[in-house]
Amino acid sequence: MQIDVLTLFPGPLQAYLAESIVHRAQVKGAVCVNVIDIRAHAHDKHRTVDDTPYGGGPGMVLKPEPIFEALDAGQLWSGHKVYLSPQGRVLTQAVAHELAAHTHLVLLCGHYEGVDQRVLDVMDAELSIGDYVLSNGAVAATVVIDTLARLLPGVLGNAASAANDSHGESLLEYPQYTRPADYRGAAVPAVLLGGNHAAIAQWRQARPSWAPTSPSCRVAVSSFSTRRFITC
Ligand code: JCQ
Repeated sequence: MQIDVLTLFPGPLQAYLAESIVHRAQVKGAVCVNVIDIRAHAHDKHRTVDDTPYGGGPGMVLKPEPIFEALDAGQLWSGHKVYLSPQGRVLTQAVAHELAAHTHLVLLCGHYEGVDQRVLDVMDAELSIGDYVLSNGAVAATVVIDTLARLLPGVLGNAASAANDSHGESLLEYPQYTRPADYRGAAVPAVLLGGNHAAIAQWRQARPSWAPTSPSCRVAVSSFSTRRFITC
């Protein structure tokens, strides 16, 4: 999969790409991420990429020319072009599977300033990573790329890819423990220490997921799986 990202802030995105699972995915050849600085396609010596809105009003608007010319220069027109903004369709694991089926994605990072409508008119989709506003759309691109990379064949190990199959996204729907067997007075359930694999399997299956393991605040993640909980 090829992913091209058009952004005004390439630095933090590139830093993340060099560290993560996404880096491993790139080394393995599962994905090739190319970060394009929109400013590199500005026309003037001040590298201007925005201008005041026609009709007046506050703020600045990203000009069409640098973005169109970045699409020209990278031969990106044939890619699936996605604009990242809070107005878009919200990213879920199901949407991620849909996007991961594309061979070429182009992510245009939106900014609070807004983008000339003629750019948005040539996009194929508008995607949001959640109902809140970021100052920097490259943060959203980072989330999208990380979410997609781990879905690509060969990126994760077998156990994790098995967890991605139709049985649900996670194998880890039961509480997990590692050493020490007693930590600050909280003991690991005895059945897990016994080595009786049938009993362990039964405990993992039968244990009601709504039973809290500690009195901390718990919130159901109902959209993902009714059997999973996170602490807040
Ligand atoms: C992406 N969820 C949030 C893009 C407009 C009005 O402010 C805007 C901000 C952005 C940056 O992206 C996000 C975002 N998914 O804030 C367009």
